[in-house]
Amino acid sequence: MDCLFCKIIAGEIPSAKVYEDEYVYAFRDIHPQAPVHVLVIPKTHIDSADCLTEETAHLAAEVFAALPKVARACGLVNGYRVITNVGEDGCQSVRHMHFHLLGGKKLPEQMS
Ligand code: DGP
Repeated sequence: MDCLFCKIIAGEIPSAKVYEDEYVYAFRDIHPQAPVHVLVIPKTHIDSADCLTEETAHLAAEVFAALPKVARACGLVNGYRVITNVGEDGCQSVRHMHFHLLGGKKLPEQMS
């Protein structure tokens, strides 16, 4: 499958890894929008959150189980924001479900 994030997980494309376990990989976003901007992704490919079903919801659960560990690894102790973009209107540019973890400063209240 020609997926950028699958290639990053496989090590075919370099990335700045901050956390990895059996199910999840987390690495620094190439275009950071906050002092800490990490992408947290399931190792199993799924296009987006819109593709989740009862059978695949565990992929999102595994990401969320890892989030506190990723946040601690990044030194985030005062909160952070988690965002997943979905599809065209959500401005999703990489079709492998990913969660942006943003922090390291007081983030704006406005989200859109
Ligand atoms: P989204 O717009 O939600 O699909 O976010 C995709 C993010 O992926 C975007 O913030 C930039 C990041 N990104 C794209 N290509 C690469 C890459 O090759 N390496 C890394 N580390 N991040 C990338």
